[in-house]
Amino acid sequence: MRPKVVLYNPQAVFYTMPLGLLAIGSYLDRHRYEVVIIDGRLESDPVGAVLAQLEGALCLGISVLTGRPIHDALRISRAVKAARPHLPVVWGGWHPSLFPRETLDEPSVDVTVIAQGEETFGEIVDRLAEPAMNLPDLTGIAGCAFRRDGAVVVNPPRPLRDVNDLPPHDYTLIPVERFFGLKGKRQLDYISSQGCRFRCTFCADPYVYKRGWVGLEPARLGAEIEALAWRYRFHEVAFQDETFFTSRARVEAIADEFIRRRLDLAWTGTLRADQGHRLDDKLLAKCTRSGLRRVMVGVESGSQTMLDWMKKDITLEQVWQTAEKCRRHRLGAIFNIIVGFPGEPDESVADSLNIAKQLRAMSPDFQVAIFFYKPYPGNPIADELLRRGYRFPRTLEEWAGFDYIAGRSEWVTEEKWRLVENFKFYQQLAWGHHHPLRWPVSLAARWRCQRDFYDFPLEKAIIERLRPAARLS
Ligand code: B12
Ligand code: SF4
Repeated sequence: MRPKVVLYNPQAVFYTMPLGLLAIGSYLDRHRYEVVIIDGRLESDPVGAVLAQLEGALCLGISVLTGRPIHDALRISRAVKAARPHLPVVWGGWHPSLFPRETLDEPSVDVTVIAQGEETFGEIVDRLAEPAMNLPDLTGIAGCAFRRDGAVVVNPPRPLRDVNDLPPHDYTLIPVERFFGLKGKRQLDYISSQGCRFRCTFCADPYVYKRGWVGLEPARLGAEIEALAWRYRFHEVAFQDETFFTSRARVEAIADEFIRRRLDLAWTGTLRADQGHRLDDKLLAKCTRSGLRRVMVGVESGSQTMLDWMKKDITLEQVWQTAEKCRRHRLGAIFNIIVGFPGEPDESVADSLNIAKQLRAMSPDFQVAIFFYKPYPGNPIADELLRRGYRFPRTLEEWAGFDYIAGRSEWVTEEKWRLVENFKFYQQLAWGHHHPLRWPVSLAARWRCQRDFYDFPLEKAIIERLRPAARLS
């Protein structure tokens, strides 16, 4: 019987497929190991589901994002340690990548894996499979940290491996149909690159991937997606890459692949405004012909001063040009905006609301998502806050509650917070594709948004009565 490698994805609010676990599970030699992926989002009793798989297991691997997923990851790790004290528990993903040493303060975690995990985890599993290798001595395995004689050892980092050298992701490891059902659409999540070359000072990517970027060859990507489409009959591919449009030539070749193979699939991806600005109409037309239906654009702020401060390396002019191109090509777009950066003046928040209004007014296919800044760790802004005495969580328990420390950013006034929350609510009514019967409500909401006038919120009260979930937090 092959030894088992059990992988766990913590509970979360969305049903994106667990691509990190797919990646590391697919890398393992399946002639040698049986790989089992358990997703906390799909289980009524996640602890029971994991414990039921431990017979014959070599280790448990968990993928951990900062915030709420830590809560579930801790619960599972502790239950496993209580049941099987000698079974190594390995944490990988973004949080342990940023805090490999600190995460090991938790007794139920034995190993942390930093950044790209395939090769590191593969070597760890091979080491654990050696006879009499119960609690791990992982000396010499780059890209991980572990405890030796009670002290934490952080091994040297592992260089980013070209994703073309890694095997395709084996989707039979997860119940793809169940994800389609939970998403409410036959949409496959797919990752075509890792890392990012940019340097935005609020983002963890430059710290974790050191501004490296590796992307799949278009021919391989085309063949993989075609085979997956035959198998799973999905209608849409959601590219979960940090920056899908990094290489113009690669994007064009991917569009060619979709067209040549007659894939007849819609696809979506992330587009930086500077990349959108450089995309010529011919290529954009080819992309839409190949199925591109929506792009996600990180606008982040309506103030050029703030954009420069956060080293976004885009201009507002590029945002407008990107939006204009999307409109011209009837492309849907989600523009992300963050308000409440440390020290952000009220005028800049107002600038962000203004750009949101103008973008929404440009096309019914445009959406704007506004987030309040939260000092996620692993970037220059968070480092500066730490230097200035900001109290970040210190334990895993505290990090688990991080998402909920406050309903709003500490750096926006109560008044601005209300304004933004009101705008977030009314913009949904004001713009977009609405049934003609809803036009009067739309016009009223548009009038409100344009004037920032949210007194006497009669429509809101009615809608919240009908739909309690829409209530503001
Ligand atoms: C899909 C996604 C989600 C999904 C979760 C998917 C899931 N796992 O269930 C959802 C929608 C829930 C989500 C939510 C959020 N996300 Co998110 N998300 C992503 C996204 C776009 C793709 C993740 C992915 O599948 N990547 C592809 C795989 C192959 O890469 P990977 O997961 O990193 O895995 C590799 C390594 O990390 C490692 N690895 C991963 N797991 C494991 C496990 C083991 C055992 C080992 C050994 C190795 C290992 O090996 C893998 C292969 O190399 C990433 C950006 C990105 N492209 O990575 C952001 C990203 C992970 N999200 C991020 C953020 C900030 C958020 C939000 C806070 C956003 C928000 N403002 O609301 C929320 C809330 C998170 C929370 N606290 O709950 C940050 C990470 C922040 C952090 N410190 O954790 C990222 C990096 C985006 C960014 N650049 O800021 N997200
Ligand atoms: S925000 Fe996007 S573009 Fe900026 S560093 Fe992060 S992943 Fe790269």
